[in-house]
Amino acid sequence: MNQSEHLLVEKNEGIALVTLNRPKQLNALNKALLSELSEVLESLRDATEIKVVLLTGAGEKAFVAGADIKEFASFNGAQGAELSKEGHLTVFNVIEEFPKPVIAAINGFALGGGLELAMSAHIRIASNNARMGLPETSLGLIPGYGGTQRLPQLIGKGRALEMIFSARMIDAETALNYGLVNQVVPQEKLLEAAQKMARSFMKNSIVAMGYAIESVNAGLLEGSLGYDVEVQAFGDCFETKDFKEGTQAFVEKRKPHFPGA
Ligand code: DAK
Repeated sequence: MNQSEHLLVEKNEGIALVTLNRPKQLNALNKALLSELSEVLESLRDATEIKVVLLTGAGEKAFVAGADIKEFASFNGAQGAELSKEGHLTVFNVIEEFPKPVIAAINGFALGGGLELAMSAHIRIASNNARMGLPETSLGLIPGYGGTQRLPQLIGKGRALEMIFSARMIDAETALNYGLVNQVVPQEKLLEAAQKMARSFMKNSIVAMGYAIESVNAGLLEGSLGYDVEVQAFGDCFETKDFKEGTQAFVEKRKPHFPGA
């Protein structure tokens, strides 16, 4: 296990489990944690042995209870905008565009920047005690790490604005009904469920998943240009070793062993 000041990173059989580790502050996101997370993401992106990344919070109470309120309380407009931009570029967009599946295992409160972090992941699994919300308007703010964009993408504009206006939390079952999370499981089964899902993905071509992530994101961000990106990415798949292995395995009536290239 690797440990930095605010993160634990465990790598096991192709899965990297990244635990945000400030449990006394309910894993609130401060600048130091975000900077460590940015570095870890960069190294996991290049690590060929890692196929899927899981993100979770330390302790039983919170995934992440938001950006660190004590840290940004004294910011002015320019500092706020700068930090928001830096966060987008170094962490939140990096996760959204990560070329391997990223699953957020939401083990309790996911509020503000914490829910925004979970929403930048490709998949969310929540424990049954999880509570999610964007309480920024109760602090005189709006979500600043992508929440105004990703929440309506996931649950629709009306529900997203209701959550933002009310600043209220929703429980795991409501989040499941809204489509905000993919699955809800008892807390003690959360990591097991996330790992099980990760393993089910790893049977398939991670390279193809990277292209799928790129195409889906292009459609959400750039509208009809998404089709062009899909066409290009589809063509690129034909040049991969994974494609050759996948089709050959089908013809030979055996399971594929994707080289991941
Ligand atoms: N920041 C800093 N510390 C936090 C925190 C947070 N977001 N959330 C909890 N803590 C700390 C508490 O202060 C407390 O520390 P001590 O007082 O013991 O030193 C400790 O964690 C335990 O929390 P509680 O004692 O409050 O625990 P409870 O079980 O009573 O309550 C709670 C749990 C999650 C309901 C409560 O802690 C809570 O309401 N937390 C704050 C939730 C929240 O409003 N989060 C912030 C959302 S706004 C930005 C970009 C994005 C953002 C901001 C700026 N820029 C680019 C500048 C995003 C903003 C947000 O995330």
